[in-house]
Amino acid sequence: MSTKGMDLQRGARMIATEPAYSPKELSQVIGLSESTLKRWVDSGVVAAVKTPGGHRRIPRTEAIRLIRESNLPVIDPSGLGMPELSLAQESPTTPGLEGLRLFELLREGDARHVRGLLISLYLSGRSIIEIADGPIREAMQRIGELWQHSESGIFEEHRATQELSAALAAIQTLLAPVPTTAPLAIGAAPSGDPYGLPTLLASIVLEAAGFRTQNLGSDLPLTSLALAAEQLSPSIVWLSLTSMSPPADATAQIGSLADRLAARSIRLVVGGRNRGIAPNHPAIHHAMSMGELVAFARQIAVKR
Ligand code: B12
Repeated sequence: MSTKGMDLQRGARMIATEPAYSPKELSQVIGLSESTLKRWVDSGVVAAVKTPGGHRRIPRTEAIRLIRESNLPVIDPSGLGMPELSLAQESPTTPGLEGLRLFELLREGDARHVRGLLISLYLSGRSIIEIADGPIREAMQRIGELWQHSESGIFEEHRATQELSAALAAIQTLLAPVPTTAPLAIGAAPSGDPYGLPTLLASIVLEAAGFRTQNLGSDLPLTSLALAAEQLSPSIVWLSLTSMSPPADATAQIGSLADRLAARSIRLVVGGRNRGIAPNHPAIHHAMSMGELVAFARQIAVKR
């Protein structure tokens, strides 16, 4: 694998630091012949760059696209820089039980296997939306039931959040680069809301849908979120509301944020378990899932 001395060809977009494979290297990873891959590159089925010496190089994000869309098996996970994938391959999960499996791995604190499972779901063609609204939501719901029964529940909630965040960061490196001209989306969870995972997921599903994103994290004062929007002019702002003990004036604060955004024609989309605290406001859209967030963001981007 090398990243040196490449020219962009045939519209393949890649980030400067992105790894790339020769047809031979990739053929060993996915078990196709080198000549098949060379043919696909030359016919444009697979986008590639060429080194100054004329050698074909397939960017990793393009290799990932090929694996996902063609449902190709990964025979050598290490060759793809993802050795933890073999953990998921050694003990395959029954379809439909991915949320339960993820819960068990999070409960065991097995961070590598968690990463392997999420990467394997993604490589098998599942979208990040499906993974977020499906197995991740279910596994965290199960984790959330533990604290009522055992003292260790709280640290398990923190650990599960950390392990999933790390796994999602690994998946983020597999996404196709977003053009600098793509619409921007920014968002956060408000002051008093410590929940980091939902706002992180919002940012990743939007990035996978082709948006530039800035996740401003949890516990952010809404006046700061308004200021960020005024400076950055995003197409949309998301607000994730999970905490069940929000400040007494939370509804009024969200209304003020929506007013400031509406003055710049920026729409606010709210979601999360406690989204009911957001007021009914013409500039606020209420959504129940990451799928609905992306659908709404796409509508707004088309209109602008
Ligand atoms: C992790 C966690 C914590 C961690 C958070 C760590 C961190 N850094 O993020 C910590 C330990 C801090 C914590 C604390 C508490 N927690 Co807590 N926590 C959880 C847990 C297990 C997971 C939350 C999570 O990340 N879920 C993953 C996301 C992806 O799933 P989701 O929230 O369902 O989100 C989906 C949708 O709502 C939507 N969505 C979410 N955000 C957005 C945003 C937009 C814009 C859109 C469109 C959609 C959208 O898409 C998501 C995917 O489908 C939940 C259980 C659960 N069911 O969620 C309990 C849970 C929320 N906590 C609970 C409780 C009681 C508490 C505590 C009071 C006590 C405790 N357990 O420690 C404190 C209170 C903290 C506070 N100030 O509010 C309860 C709330 C009960 C209630 N009244 O409803 C829950 C439900 C657990 C339970 N079953 O009892 N918690």
